[in-house]
Amino acid sequence: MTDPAPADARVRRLSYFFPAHNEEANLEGLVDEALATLPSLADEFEIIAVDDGSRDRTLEIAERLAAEHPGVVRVVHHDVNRGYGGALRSGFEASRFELLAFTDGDRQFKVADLGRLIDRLHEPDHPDVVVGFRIKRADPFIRVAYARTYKLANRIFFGLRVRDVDCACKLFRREALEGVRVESRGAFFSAELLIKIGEQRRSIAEVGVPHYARTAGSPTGAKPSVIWRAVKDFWLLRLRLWANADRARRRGRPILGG
Ligand SMILES: Nc1nc2c(ncn2[C@@H]2O[C@H](COP(=O)(O)OP(=O)(O)O)[C@@H](O)[C@H]2O)c(=O)[nH]1
Ligand SMILES: [Mg+2]
Repeated sequence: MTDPAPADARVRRLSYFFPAHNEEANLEGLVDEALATLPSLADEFEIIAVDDGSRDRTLEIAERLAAEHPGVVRVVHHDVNRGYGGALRSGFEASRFELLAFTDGDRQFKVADLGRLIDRLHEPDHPDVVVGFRIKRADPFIRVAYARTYKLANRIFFGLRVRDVDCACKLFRREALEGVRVESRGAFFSAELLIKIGEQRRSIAEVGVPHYARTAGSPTGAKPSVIWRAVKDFWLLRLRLWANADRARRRGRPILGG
């Protein structure tokens, strides 16, 4: 059962997307969950499945669901796997409404918990972005240890003060993304996005959200190739900012179109 969202957590129009790479076992359940939940959060909404070059039935299932729910469920497809950041970028680009939110496609977050982020968005300080932090992370210890180191590194080298950089439960006002350029297509994308949004003097609020163990499909977030790519992107950005900050900030494509 999906928890009902609090009654005050409503917005007019919300674009919700999720990255999916080989998520055939999760996709339909997640779309059903979103279809059941989003009417209590938004007057109008869209659900965008970003299939990032999956080799299983992810695309086939997503296309069937889009055909069953025309105008509500949409599919963005990459022929070739681009990586987590590339998939989030496509989700942002495809989003049409003034509020944009995502969770992961593996159901480790509940769509209803976007309601917590929406509640926070409505508070008097009017944040530009609301990001979740996992109240209790449902991942193996080694992932939690990596995440602590990564958080510290982002804080030391980029001044990023966010409790849970990679929490895949985030909500953005469209204005906060305008003019923001990100280069990374891998797992560093989330950190780079928050670093760049922070540089534009946008406010980022944080809200605790529950996190659930994956019950289907398999995680790839801690593959050596994924970590290596994130480390490389991290240092490339840091070195470029040191070398020539203005030029470094002009690199990468804008998140919204361009
Ligand atoms: N776009 C894209 N998404 C991926 C890739 N690998 C995983 N994902 C998606 O990103 C989300 C998180 O992936 P997961 O493997 O569970 O990472 P973890 O939660 O960090 O262990 C899920 O929705 C996956 O489907 C990838 O190579 N490309
Ligand atoms: Mg996961």
